[in-house]
Amino acid sequence: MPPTEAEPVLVLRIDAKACVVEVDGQGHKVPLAGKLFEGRSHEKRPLAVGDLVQLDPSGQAIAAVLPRRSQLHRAAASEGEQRSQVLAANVTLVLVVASVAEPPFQPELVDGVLAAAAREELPAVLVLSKCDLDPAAAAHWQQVYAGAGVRVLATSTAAGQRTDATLAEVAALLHGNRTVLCGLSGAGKSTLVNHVVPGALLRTGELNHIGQGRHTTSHTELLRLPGGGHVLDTPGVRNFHLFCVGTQELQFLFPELLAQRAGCAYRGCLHDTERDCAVQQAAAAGTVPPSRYASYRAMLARAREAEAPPGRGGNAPKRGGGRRRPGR
Ligand SMILES: Nc1nc2c(ncn2[C@@H]2O[C@H](COP(=O)(O)OP(=O)(O)OP(=O)(O)O)[C@@H](O)[C@H]2O)c(=O)[nH]1
Ligand SMILES: [Mg+2]
Ligand SMILES: [Zn+2]
Repeated sequence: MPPTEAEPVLVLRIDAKACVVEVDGQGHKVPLAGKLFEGRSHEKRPLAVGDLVQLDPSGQAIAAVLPRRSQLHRAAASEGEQRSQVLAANVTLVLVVASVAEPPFQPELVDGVLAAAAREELPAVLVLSKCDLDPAAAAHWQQVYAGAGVRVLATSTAAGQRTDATLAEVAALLHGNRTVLCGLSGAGKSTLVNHVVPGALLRTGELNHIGQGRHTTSHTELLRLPGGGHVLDTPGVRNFHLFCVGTQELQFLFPELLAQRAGCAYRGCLHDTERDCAVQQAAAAGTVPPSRYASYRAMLARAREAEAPPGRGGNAPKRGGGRRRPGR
């Protein structure tokens, strides 16, 4: 029997022209019709894994996408205009998976995901992977992010060097949450899931000759966990830029910067090149980690560019797409 309108179903997977939804515990393929795209021009795709949708009475088409409780999204540049790309919908936890080596740790990407989660008021945890390859780097990044108030789990799944305690912590976090894993290709996202989720058999891949991942995971996969909860393993991203973020909003996404700003001479200080800026001084002294400050400034430059009026290099997205929350 096709589901009635009263029963929303979960989107498990999205392909180019169809998506798979869960009906009575089974995957059920539904085409993506054009009307789904209406009114959502600021989004790269009208649907994301984790969305709840209502099927029409035939069960063969999506009638409506239910409002999201949360989303992890980033800016996707297309045709010179910014659009929002939703990586996962209705999640309750973000795991940023970043290897300390092979591929090297990329602070700006990690900081982008953490900032996007903070913006959505979504809890986020940093999972440092491949700590067997460079324990000193692992200790360094652990300290940097502890200073930002982020919970950090240093892990390794390498044979003989498995970090059982932190992997058990990852498993405990997944329990009961709907968790999205996000990070560079080759960081070890799928490997991590395979180590902490009983029965998960996700495909994992080797790195290429210059130590980059090969985009082994090509589609976001939503797995239902045996003990409750879901995990979304996503394809690797190369960058993570915030969608439609205001210049004044950014500092609220960096708690350790914010903690310094009372000492700035100007009330509207953006902690960039202003005089008598306590944040710049703290970054120079190392109280604010240089990598975090560099990420903030790179994000600020992008936000300024997007806010510039058309014709002056601005590429502001159409109204209605962003979620500006100044003062937070
Ligand atoms: N040394 C070491 N290698 C690891 C560890 N975790 C994963 N790897 C290796 O890293 C490579 C990439 O792992 P994947 O799990 O496929 O990475 P991914 O993040 O899912 O990559 P994409 O699907 O491309 O986004 C594989 O060769 C893994 O064996 C670890 O803790 N230590
Ligand atoms: Mg993968
Ligand atoms: Zn300042």
